[in-house]
Amino acid sequence: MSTLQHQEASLQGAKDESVAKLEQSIGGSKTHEHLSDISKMKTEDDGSFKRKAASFRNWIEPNGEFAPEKGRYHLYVSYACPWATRTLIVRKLKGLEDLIGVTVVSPRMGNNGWPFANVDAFPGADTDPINGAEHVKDLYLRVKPDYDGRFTVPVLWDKQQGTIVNNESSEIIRMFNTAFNQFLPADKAALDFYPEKLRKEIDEVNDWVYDTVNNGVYKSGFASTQKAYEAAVVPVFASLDRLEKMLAGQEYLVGGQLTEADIRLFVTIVRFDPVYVTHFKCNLRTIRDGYPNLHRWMRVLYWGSPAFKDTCNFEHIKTHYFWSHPMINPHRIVPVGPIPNILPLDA
Ligand SMILES: N[C@@H](CCC(=O)N[C@@H](CS)C(=O)NCC(=O)O)C(=O)O
Repeated sequence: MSTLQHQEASLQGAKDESVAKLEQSIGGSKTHEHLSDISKMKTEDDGSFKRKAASFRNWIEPNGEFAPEKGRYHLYVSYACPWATRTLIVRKLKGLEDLIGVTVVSPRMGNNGWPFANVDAFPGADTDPINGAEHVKDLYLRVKPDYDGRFTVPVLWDKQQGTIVNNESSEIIRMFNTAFNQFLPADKAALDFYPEKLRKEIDEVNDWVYDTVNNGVYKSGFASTQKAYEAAVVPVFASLDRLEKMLAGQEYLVGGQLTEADIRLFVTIVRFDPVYVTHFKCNLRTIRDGYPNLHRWMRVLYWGSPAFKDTCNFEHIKTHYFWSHPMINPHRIVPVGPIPNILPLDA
């Protein structure tokens, strides 16, 4: 081997080593496809879809490992994802924008899961300013190289320790509800979307709404047998009927005030006609034609509050679902309608 060949070979060796190290640090590009590629996700033996529990469940609390601090925590979200959007809504309602930063992924979730804008520069997507990651999975694998769950958003990140605090939206919104009150002006600190006196009722509503509506539409859409689909879709509409009755003459679901029960339901209802009716085959009725009370409730929240409207990006929502599930929509065609995605209040 000539000196030049030798130098080239050792340079190549060094390059291979650094690429291998980089791949190792971001978890490798191929080895996690069974976890990151949703089209490879298996349903249960009976064709039903069961959502896995989130893995990072730490709490932000005074004197704890994760103390409330301005600028210490960061949210990674997708505008498409209903669970992530819950956290964006509460962040905005509570006025936490200056305390907690946000990074938005591209809605096109492919083989490696959710990409950042450096991999897929979809309008409105961001690069990752903290970790320079390419995909959300890189964050998980950086924190836990042997992580074997799904690489989901939202992710609440601790910039100080370089780790994930929590990836369960229902818990993140509870933290946002109270943990940062000391830094907020009195009117924002006073907002409580999980008030003590309504907790029992809120928990009860959340329980069946989660199972049959929030997650119910996914159970319907991801079912891989006719039987599993029908077993999922019927309860979705039974619960919508129940919610329709609850909202007769009522502005909100529980206690005559805006609570997390409304926030948690809103993110599913706003996606219902544009996505779930067609993509997840939840087509017994639409919200706009079948549920006047739910329809009014949703539009009052959407048109009346920037926290609901500004966190709702239909370009990301529709592109995500129709593009990212080739097992349901192999040609990835995104439907043009409904027009408009959400009707005006006086329609
Ligand atoms: N329990 C989680 C669920 C989050 C979740 O499932 N997010 C979906 C997007 S809507 C996701 O990131 N899925 C990626 C995957 O499963 O690969 C929460 O409520 O925060």
